[in-house]
Amino acid sequence: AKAPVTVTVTGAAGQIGYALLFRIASGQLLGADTPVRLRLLEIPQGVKAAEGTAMELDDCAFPLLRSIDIADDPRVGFEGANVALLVGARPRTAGMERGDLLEANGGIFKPQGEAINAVAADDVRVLVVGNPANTNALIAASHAPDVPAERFTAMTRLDHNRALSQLAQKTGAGVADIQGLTIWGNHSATQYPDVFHATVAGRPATELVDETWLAETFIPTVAKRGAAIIEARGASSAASAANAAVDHVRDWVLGTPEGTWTSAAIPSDGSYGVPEGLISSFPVTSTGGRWEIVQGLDVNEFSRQRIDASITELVEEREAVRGLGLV
Ligand code: NAX
Repeated sequence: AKAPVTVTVTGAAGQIGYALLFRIASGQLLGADTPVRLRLLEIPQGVKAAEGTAMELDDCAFPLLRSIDIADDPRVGFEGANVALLVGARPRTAGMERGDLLEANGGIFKPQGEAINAVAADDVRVLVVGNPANTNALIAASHAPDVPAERFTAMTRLDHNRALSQLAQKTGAGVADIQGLTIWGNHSATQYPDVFHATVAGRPATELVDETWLAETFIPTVAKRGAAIIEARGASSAASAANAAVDHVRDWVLGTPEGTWTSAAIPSDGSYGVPEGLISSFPVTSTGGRWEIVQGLDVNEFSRQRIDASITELVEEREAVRGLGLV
């Protein structure tokens, strides 16, 4: 067996945490040959519930699970972390302005970035799930100057998986028949799910669906899926979000399959006109534990407008957190 990998999960007592921890401990994150040490980070009010979850993890008798530690101090919670899943965040509550939301999350992601910088393992890989995920990742990264910027990512894999599923249902194909789908931009209502390079069982998706369906049904359905889940379930996406986090980290560490790509929000190198340093979703592959942006895709006018709208929003969020002194 390989050496144990330390995985820190923040917001461990929340609903995504509850859906995520059992999958990590069972080996679905890093493979059946990799033992796991879990570190659960919560705020003090969440510690007791995290202890309950840890009891249930014990009761699963997962052969790969080597240890569980619970902390309410980031400098303890991120100790030795090879993988850090930043799930806990401050949700928007009624009457909260965007500036208030960004500031409240700065109060979480700044100290967490500092702690990752100080105590995580040298190879730490960070996935931010807690919203606003892209900008929270930017804040954490900017307080971790010793960690390469490329190790800070934000999750758009749930959006990617939602888009796959919608396109599969529309075309009567299986999700495994679809390749070349991309989520661009921010994990927000402005995100752009792009099918112009996608194939369905080898045929261009654009031969199977028309622009009206894309503009009026597909894009809004994917972008508003989170709200639709809340409406139906009475609670926000949890198991599907945890599943997407597992997909993101597994592909990052173990590599994406040959012949296709996925979507992840990673620091821009300027590709596709996205300002350098913004953490934005791109078409990506991973080999050797590094994400790479898929290059050379034609971006048509339909796509350009929508990518630019989402990028504009990310730039505004960066300006806002700059104004607050958070990056
Ligand atoms: P919950 O409210 O169920 O759980 C959040 C947990 O985080 C709570 O237990 C809370 O005590 C803890 N927490 C808060 N501040 C913390 C801190 N500073 N350190 C450690 N723990 C802290 O929310 P849940 O449904 O699990 O969602 C978590 C986050 O994921 C939210 O921000 C949500 O918006 C975001 N999502 C992101 C998605 C994505 O695709 N990127 C999709 C799903 C989800 O909406």
